[in-house]
Amino acid sequence: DSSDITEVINYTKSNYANPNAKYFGAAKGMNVIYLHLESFQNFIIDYKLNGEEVTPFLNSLTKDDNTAYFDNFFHQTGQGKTSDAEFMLENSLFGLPQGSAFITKAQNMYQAAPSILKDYGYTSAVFHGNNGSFWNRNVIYKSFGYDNFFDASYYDTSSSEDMAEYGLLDKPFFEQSESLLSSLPQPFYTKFITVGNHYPYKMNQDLVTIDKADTGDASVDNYFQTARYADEAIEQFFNQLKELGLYDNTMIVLYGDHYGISDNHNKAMEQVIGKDITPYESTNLQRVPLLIHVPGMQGETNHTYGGQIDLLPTVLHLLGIDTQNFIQSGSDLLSEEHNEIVPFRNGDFVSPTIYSINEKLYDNKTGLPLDDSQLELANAIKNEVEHKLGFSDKVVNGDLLRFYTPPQYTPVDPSQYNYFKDTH
Ligand code: GP9
Ligand code: MN
Repeated sequence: DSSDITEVINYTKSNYANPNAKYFGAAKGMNVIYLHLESFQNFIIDYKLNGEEVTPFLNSLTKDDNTAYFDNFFHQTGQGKTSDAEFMLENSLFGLPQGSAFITKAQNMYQAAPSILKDYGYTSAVFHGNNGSFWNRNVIYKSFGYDNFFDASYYDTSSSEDMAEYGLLDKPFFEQSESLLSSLPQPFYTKFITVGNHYPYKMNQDLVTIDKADTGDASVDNYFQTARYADEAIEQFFNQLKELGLYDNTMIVLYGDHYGISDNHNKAMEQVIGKDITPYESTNLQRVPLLIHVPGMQGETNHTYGGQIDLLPTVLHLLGIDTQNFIQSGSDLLSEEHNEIVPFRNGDFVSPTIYSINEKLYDNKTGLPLDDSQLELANAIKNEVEHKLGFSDKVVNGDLLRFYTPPQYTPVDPSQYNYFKDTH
């Protein structure tokens, strides 16, 4: 109830990380494009299969002059998979311990990115070549304040060759999105959700440009072909943005949504990464790529530890929008005060020094069990993680944002949104 919100506001304020003057407003007034890289794990970046780069375009982008590439960035999804990633991205709140908040908490009041940016003149849209009802997106996006949701009904999905299991394949998807994107007023805040690189990673062999791996585990062997295809589609889209004249005034954020290869494939993965997949190595494989391209911003490979919960405050600070009055669980990755403890949904966590996996503690540097001298510190971190997850769950389960409106923020009225094509 409303007394809880005071506790949450105080907790959030104690968590707040001040913007870094070097980056604050670096993308002020720019368009925002999120590229949701389906099932991309960070191990694929710079990986060579039979001497050949799997994702040459993304590899080059990690070294681009105006791109910050985070190589210690983790997904924090639970059972909600893609929808948990989206939930965290838009709200800086964790998904739920069970199920998908997209489905069970769609009617909540949120203060999500599209609604925050609306107060700054942004028009928002999601592009996704799947049915709009999948993951209940067409309902919860209204609670997020998305102006537009271009789902499969806006695309030509008649040619089976262009279709993947969860919707339009990435190359035709980006191609057909061009006219919809050009129709948006600027500045816009948009998210493109790809589906080509999705389990079990089967591909029409006429479209592949790299061999499978030969571990004998089909979904692992296929993964390299769909990851290469997605990489080519991303490169195609970057070229489209340049042709549309959008590249130089748009911040592009590319992120992996969750792991692609689960723990059921550890035997094959040991051949892929040349290491035993211990709990420590399996946790290391939960890194997903995060690349933030901002024209004019000094690029770097940033080793800061963080997770999907930290993206919203990071992106808002890059847009020159302070987040101290918003209820957000994460903190700005570029801030000198960023908290590098990364909670996972199940209570495990990673940090630059200590991993806690399944109630066991490991030294991050060696991967060996932690010696007893660190136990006290580890338990303090464990409490902090439980606290952080607990507060987020309080906000989501109690729908607490009903009781708090940040200064200058305009609450969302979901009833004013309508995504049907024939009304556009
Ligand atoms: C479904 C697509 C895949 O529309 O986003 O969702 P996932 O299975 O990865 O959660
Ligand atoms: Mn996904």
